[in-house]
Parts: sequence; structure tokens; C-alpha cells
Amino acid sequence: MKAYATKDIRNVGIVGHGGTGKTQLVSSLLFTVGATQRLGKVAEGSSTTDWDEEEIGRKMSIQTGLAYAEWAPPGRGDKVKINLIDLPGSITFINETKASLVAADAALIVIDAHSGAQVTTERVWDYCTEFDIPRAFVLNWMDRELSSFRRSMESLHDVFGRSAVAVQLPIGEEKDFHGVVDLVAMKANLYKPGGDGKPSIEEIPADLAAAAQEAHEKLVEMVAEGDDALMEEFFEKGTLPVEDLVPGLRRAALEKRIVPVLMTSALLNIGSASLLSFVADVFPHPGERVAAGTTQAGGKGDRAERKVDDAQPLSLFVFKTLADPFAGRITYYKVMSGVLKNDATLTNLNHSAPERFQHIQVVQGKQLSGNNHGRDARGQGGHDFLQARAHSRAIDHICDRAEDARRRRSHRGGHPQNSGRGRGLALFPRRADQGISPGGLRPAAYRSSCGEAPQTLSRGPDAQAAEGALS
Ligand SMILES: Nc1nc2c(ncn2[C@@H]2O[C@H](COP(=O)(O)OP(=O)(O)OP(=O)(O)O)[C@@H](O)[C@H]2O)c(=O)[nH]1
Ligand SMILES: [Mg+2]
Repeated sequence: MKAYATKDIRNVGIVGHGGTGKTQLVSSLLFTVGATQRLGKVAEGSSTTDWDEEEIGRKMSIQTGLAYAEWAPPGRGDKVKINLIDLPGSITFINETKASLVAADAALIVIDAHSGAQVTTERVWDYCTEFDIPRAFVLNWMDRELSSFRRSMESLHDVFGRSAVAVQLPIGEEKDFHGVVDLVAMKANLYKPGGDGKPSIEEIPADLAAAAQEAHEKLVEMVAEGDDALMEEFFEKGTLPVEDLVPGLRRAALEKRIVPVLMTSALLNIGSASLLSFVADVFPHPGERVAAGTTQAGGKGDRAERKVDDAQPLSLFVFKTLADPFAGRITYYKVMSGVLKNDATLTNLNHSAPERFQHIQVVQGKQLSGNNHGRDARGQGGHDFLQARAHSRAIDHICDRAEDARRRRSHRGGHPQNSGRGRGLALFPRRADQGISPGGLRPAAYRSSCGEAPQTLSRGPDAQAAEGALS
């Protein structure tokens, strides 16, 4: 796989109440970009990110699912790599959601267009605020009976205030939902239900023209508000041209003055391309974060800070580890600065110990594939998400957030809920930094294209004990 420059990477957490369609949405996005040959479905156990046997059986996400979509929005030559972090919505697994959301630079908060904002919607909103990441709402299930754009917007306004602003309008309702009006470009994007997720771009239907104009003006007003130069232009011209509206929307979203609202039917693959282009055009790249930092080991409390930049020395942030009796420790991490080379020996700040990083691979659900940089000296940079098999303990943390995640994870180990009685928490019986062992419960095949035979993870003794506790 191509090494992407930092400006062409988006790290996006997919969060929301349970059952709002997050995992289905990720599968639709992957099918739309051609990463999968057919549209994976949660209901059929064929989604990309719910690949664990438990997840397939329960038809719900239990832990972090990683995938990536390579997408070039119209009018942009180069592709952008969108790393998708599919996170559980069930309150039982919400600690997992929070611990991995830390690695995202922006979030899509998925809403059921029939129910509006729900309990977990507020919870994940608070996490986004805590981690200071921009966000957008996705009204999903738009094809559902009694789904309503108007009621969903009212619900979002009631709970989150007026910053929720539609950047799209639905075309057709409930079973007839078949596209969106793009309120930035002022065009209709028409989709074929169950199709390839790519729209035909047409003029706005006459019956929607007035509503679209009104919603467009509202959007323009909200974008201009809080930006003096745009406000001046707005007063002068009475509107903003698209070339100013897009960067204006981007700035407003990054400053969290606006939370854009988009809409989809994940199951029918409607709205997918529009959503991907929005993420590429509006969401920030990792380099737009000011700095990454951590408190140095050794108890002195000195803070080490680094710019999120390729030219800086290498630093990584591990946001999840899996352990498997056969495949060894699998480490999900984010490159925060510098360029990582395969077989690099790094220093684990928390343990002041050297770590050898081997078998750097990219993650697509349960598929692990070698990146082009393989074992040669050419490294992978760009603040990307990758996984590696490290022989020793998981490398630790370089920024405050990681430090925070570590503390949260170690809490989990000692929490009474982890005694094995909880439905799913028994899946995480050990401290993360000792190697969480959901791998023990994962019989799924990790395929490696790094020159090794595909591997099947099998159940370890921990898994059997945990399963005993579950039943
Ligand atoms: N009709 C319809 N069904 C949908 C849509 N999106 C998801 N579903 C169905 O809703 C169910 C739940 O979808 P998931 O993608 O697992 O929901 P989730 O938000 O990932 O759920 P958790 O992982 O438990 O938080 C599945 O059966 C999907 O097929 C949609 O837009 N329309
Ligand atoms: Mg899910």
C-alpha cells in the first residue's frame, strides 16, 4: 500500500448509540471505495469490522474494529486514506470506545433517524469534547419507517444546541429515500438503493428547491458567523461562493462552531460517497493537532512534547493490544511523529526498555496485510494507523492522552465488573498493558501477507475460562 503524506490521512472514530448502524456504515463505505467485493452485512455476519465470533453471534460490536478506505473526492486528484475506527455503542463496552476514540482526530456520531439523540449519543459527545475533536452527525436508517429528518434535527438541537447544522437534505422519505441534496455545492446526489454507493449528480428537484435554498442560506450564515472576513463577504454578496464556503465550513467544524449533519442509509448504501468526500474535505488531518506529549518516565514529571510532524523523532501511541497464544502480541498504534521503519528498535518510555518492532502491517477488519515498505529500510510515516507484532511488551505512550488511556485501562483490570460476571467484560480480564486477551476468544483467521502462511488464532486457556464465566 502507498505511504500517505500526513495531509492525506484522516483518522475517524465512528461512535453512537448501540444499533444505529456504525458497523454497517463502515462496510458500506468500504464497498463504495472498492475495498470489498460485495457489500458486507452485519445481519449476515459478513461485515468487515464485526469479525469476531462473539460479535457475529450477537450482531453487535464488542471491541474496536479497524479498517481503511482510500478515496479521492471529486475535483481532488490524490486519494485520501481514511482510517475508520468502528467503536461499540453498547454501554457495556463503552470503556473500549473511549479508550480507542483517543486515537481519532475527528468523529462521526451516528444517529438513528427514527429515534434521534439517545443516551449513548450524549456520552460519546462528551468524550469528543473531552478529547477536543471535531465531529459530525450522520443520520442513518433514513430508509426506515417513521424516520424523520425534521424530528432528528429537532432532537439534536434540543440536546446539543444550534451548532448542529444540516449540510445535506434528504431526497425521498422512509422507503423512498434515495439521495441527498448537497447544500454546499447545491446539487442533488442520487443513489441507487443497494447500489455501488456512488451517486449521479443532478440538479436539485423542483419540489426541494425552496427548502434547499433556505437550508443553504442557513448554512452560509452559520459558517460566516464567527469569521470576520467571511462575514464581510457575506454582507457584501448576500452569500458565499463554494470556493470560500468549503474552507469556511472546514474552519467552523475544526473550531467546533458547527457540527455538520449528513444522512445515509447504511444498509442500502445511500449517501456513502457524499460522506466519504465530506470526511476528506472537512475533517482535519493528524498534523493539524498542535502537539503530542507525555509525562516522562522516571517520576520527575517532566513533560516531553513533540510536534505532530514527519521531521520530528519517531514517537508512537499504542491504543490497543491483543495477545494470542500463537500469533503473539498484536499492537494497534498510531504514529504520532517521525517515520517508523520495520525492525526498528525503539524505546518504551514507560518501562525505559528497548522494543523491537516487527511485521508492520495495515489492518482491514481481520485482514492484516504487509505494507509496501515491508521489511526493507523504507519506513512508514504520516501519522498512520498500523499494527505490528512486537516481541516484548506493548510499547507505551508518548502523549498525555495515551497516559490517560493507560490509567483507564489499568483501572479496568481491578474493577469488580471485570470479575467475569458481566456479559462482555469477561472478554477483557487482564490489564491492557499486560496484554488484553480477547485474542483468546478470537478464533478468527488473521491472514498475513507478509510472506508468512495465514494464521488462525485459536482459543487459549484464558478464553475457555472466560467463556465458562460467560455461560
Ligand atoms: N434498514 C436499515 N437497517 C440498517 C441500517 N443501518 C444498519 N442497519 C441494521 O441495523 C442493525 C445494527 O447495525 P450495526 O451496524 O451492527 O449497528 P452498530 O451501531 O454498529 O451497533 P453496535 O456495534 O452494537 O453499537 C443491523 O442489522 C443492520 O443491518 C440502515 O441504514 N437501514
Ligand atoms: Mg457495531
